[in-house]
Amino acid sequence: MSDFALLSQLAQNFQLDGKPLYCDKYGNGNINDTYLLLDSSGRVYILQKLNKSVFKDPEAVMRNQAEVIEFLKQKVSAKKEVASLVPTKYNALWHVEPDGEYWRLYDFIQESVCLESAASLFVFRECARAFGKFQASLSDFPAEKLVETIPRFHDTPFRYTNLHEAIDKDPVGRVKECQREINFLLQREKECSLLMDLKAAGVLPLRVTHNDTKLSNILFNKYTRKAMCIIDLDTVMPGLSVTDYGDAIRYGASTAAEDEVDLSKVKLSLPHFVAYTEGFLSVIGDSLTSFELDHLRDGTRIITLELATRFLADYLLGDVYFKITRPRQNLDRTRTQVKMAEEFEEHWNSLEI
Ligand code: ADP
Ligand code: GN1
Ligand code: MG
Repeated sequence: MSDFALLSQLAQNFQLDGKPLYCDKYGNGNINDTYLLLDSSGRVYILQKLNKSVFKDPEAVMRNQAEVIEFLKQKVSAKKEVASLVPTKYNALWHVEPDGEYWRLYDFIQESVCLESAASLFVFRECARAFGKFQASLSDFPAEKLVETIPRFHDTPFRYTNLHEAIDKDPVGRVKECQREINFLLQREKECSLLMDLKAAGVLPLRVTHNDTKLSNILFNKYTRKAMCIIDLDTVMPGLSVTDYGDAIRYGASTAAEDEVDLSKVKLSLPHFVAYTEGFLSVIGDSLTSFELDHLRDGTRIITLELATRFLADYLLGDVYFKITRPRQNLDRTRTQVKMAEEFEEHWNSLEI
């Protein structure tokens, strides 16, 4: 059977409005397999296969997500602000194929566009307001209902432990070409436990956070560029506000793509940093504690080092976690994060909030 025939058969397990007409790979997510599906009624969907090697308990991911979506739907005014799961013919929120793979279907958010870079400050301010609003909306969500879908996801010292293991094993012989990156990251290892230490000491409060706040996890109105909807809810878990803030900045305030090869293009855009900070604080500034405000700046640098260690560990292990579309992409991703960490260090005094 062709890919379309297989996907079409699979999609018919869900409550579609018509027969599948078109289904093909879509988007640039690093984790799940995403397809755009169109049916004969004209309705458009996003069909996704959940990555089971990343999410060891797919049903917990789906239950978390369903709870969060329902909770958010009670709060928002426009239907478009939350992605809806389309149920299966058996009224389940996910479908399991005979091969054990988990699939889910969302309504495609109409008139939306996914942006890979913040071409204007307006867009980035919108991004900040949307993630801020998302966190504020979940401030009274019962956190105990949420399963940790990836344990120790933003535990930076643990990520360093993984990096050490990858260096020691060196299963595909890549350590020798990564010496500069390894040295850079190891020199900063001790400072990277700061946020986890402050969390353990109760100085930084646990909140329900998104945990993957890159620009491409928001959909924008394709005409006005106003933020419409936060997507990719697989990692919504208890976390730190400063990490969500920092992750969005390390990605969106870079002047180049996360996998840019030419490092001279990778710089921190201070106007983007300011736009994000203003947008984020305008929405949730009042609800953050003074300790959180004091450590926003640390969030940017530590999450950037964390991503660098994750990309590098994955490169050393032979590209087993993040999707790649070309060789050395994870090494290029590591290098852009190292460059961004250098940029944060160079501009440290300008980043005071
Ligand atoms: P991954 O976990 O692999 O990053 P995402 O859930 O972020 O997967 O989805 C990948 C891409 O699919 C997004 O960046 C976006 O372009 C698109 N997408 C996902 N959900 C929707 C939706 N409901 N409507 C429109 N586009 C979507
Ligand atoms: C992954 O799924 P996606 O592409 O939105 C990753 C994030 C990284 C990001 C880097 C579950 O996000 O943690 O920051 O790639 N998601 C997971 O681009 O690991
Ligand atoms: Mg995503």
